[in-house]
Amino acid sequence: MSHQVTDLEPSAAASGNAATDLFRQSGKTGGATASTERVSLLANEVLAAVYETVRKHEVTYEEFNALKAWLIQVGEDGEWPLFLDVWVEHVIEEVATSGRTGSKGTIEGPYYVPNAPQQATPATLPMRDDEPGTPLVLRGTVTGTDGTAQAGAHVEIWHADDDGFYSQFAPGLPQWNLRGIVVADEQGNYEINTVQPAPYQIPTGGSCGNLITAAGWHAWRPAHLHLKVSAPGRQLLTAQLYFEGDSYLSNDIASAVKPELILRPTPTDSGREVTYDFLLDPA
Ligand code: MBD
Ligand code: FE
Repeated sequence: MSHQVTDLEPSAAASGNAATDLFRQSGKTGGATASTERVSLLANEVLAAVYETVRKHEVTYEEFNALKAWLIQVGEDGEWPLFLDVWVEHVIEEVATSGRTGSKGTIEGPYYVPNAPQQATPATLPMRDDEPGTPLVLRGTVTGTDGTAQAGAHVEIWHADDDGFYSQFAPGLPQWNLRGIVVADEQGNYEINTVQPAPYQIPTGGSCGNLITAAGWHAWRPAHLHLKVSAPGRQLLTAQLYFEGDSYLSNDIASAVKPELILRPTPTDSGREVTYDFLLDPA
């Protein structure tokens, strides 16, 4: 990677707090209408798992206090969205989509921003004049699980740049860099011109980074494209696409890789290209 450490280096707290603000504004809160019984059931079972861990491993007061201090810091760093999306969302997604027969999805992660600029296919994502990275063309067709072409389907895409940075979560990038909504044609065909993203290292300077270091884990996700594919009468598909040969496919810190989501691009004169079709379940 060409990345050099400069004062434009994103800080963990800056990207964490941006993700926290975005979540607060997302309209995702306040949707829970859980009954007293449901809250009691879930809270009791989570606490029971904590008690079992404490007894089994004889957790000490020092460790308990370290946990308190760390949890306080997660909030101060704005890293609750990061923590929950990296270590919990994959199992929520698994349960939420278990009834589907169409394309596999995976986690959304903390860096989706709604209302990206919309373009008709074939589209080139908003990028800098000198955007670094290997050109990448992603094209394919959006159909229903019944085979019907999804005319005018929306293929929304966002991804990190060649240095592994997301616009709106790292300083110095144009607002909508490498983010866009591409509208498929009458046959459901779409084509997106972009650049190859780099593997992504979750911020190491905050509390999630402290946990990773303290546990001796690594902080990496394989390079990925995030997508939301939608069409009227169809379930929204939130997915990520990965790249064959990436060293982090089998050890993604966010446990969000599935074999169906791995692309095998082929070389072109100027970069690489790959076809990927989306099958959407009925709503
Ligand atoms: C990402 O880019 C991401 O996709 C996830 C799941 C977590 C942190 C950063
Ligand atoms: Fe990501």
